Amino acid sequence: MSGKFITIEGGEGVGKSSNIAFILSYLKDKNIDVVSTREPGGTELSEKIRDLLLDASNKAMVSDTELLLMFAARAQHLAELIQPALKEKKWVLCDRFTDATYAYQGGGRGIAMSRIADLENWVQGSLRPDLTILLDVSVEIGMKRASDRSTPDRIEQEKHDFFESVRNTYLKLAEASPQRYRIVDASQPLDKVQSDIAVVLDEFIK
Ligand code: Z5A
Repeated sequence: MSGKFITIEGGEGVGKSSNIAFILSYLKDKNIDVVSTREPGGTELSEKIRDLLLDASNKAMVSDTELLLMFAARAQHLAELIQPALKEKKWVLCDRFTDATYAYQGGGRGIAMSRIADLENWVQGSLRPDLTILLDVSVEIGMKRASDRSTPDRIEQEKHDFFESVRNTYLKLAEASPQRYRIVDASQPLDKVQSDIAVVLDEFIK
């Protein structure tokens, strides 16, 4: 028996950060011992790799470097934080994980999905999330929400078509793994998004 691994995914400005605090407090109210983390990042070293990945001045970074840095950060994150927590029977709530690599580096950058799958199998072995909540919203709404909030990082500077591919890839991933994925309509008001997430969590916990 180990803990449960929940990931939260979606494109630009879908509201992951806004909903993670809600999910954490919902699980804690059910007396579940849960650790919250994010990708890329989650450990000191992985956060340094995140800085490299998102630094808007790193304009020379090619897609393969981006892909390999995502998995380098993930390897460290798994070894140092995620796997030990799961072994201690804690639940892990992660803001993005490998589905983001399929969506951004696969769908967005056009790297072959089979290459990403090879890295996934190498770095993760058989570990996959138990539940993935996909917050889905149109690219227009998501980009508007994100741009109202902060200066764009290196990946956020991509164009509309890139984010359409990201969204479509997420929807295909969800269709391919219906037992693991739950899609929540993130265009709704935040309280409605959160009540839909609560239904998903209740179904998962029981
Ligand atoms: N990336 C990758 O390429 N490959 C990988 O393998 C991984 C990641 C793991 C960093 O991710 C980047 O790394 C990301 C993908 C890439 N790049 N991009 N682009 P991140 O998750 O840290 O960054 P992000 O996707 O840019 O997330 P974000 O900007 O933090 O957005 P968010 O967390 O989903 O949204 P939010 O901050 O909660 O909400 C945005 C605004 O909308 C905010 O003002 C909210 O108040 C508002 N909001 C939220 N929900 C609502 C509702 N329901 N109604 C109205 N307004 C709302």
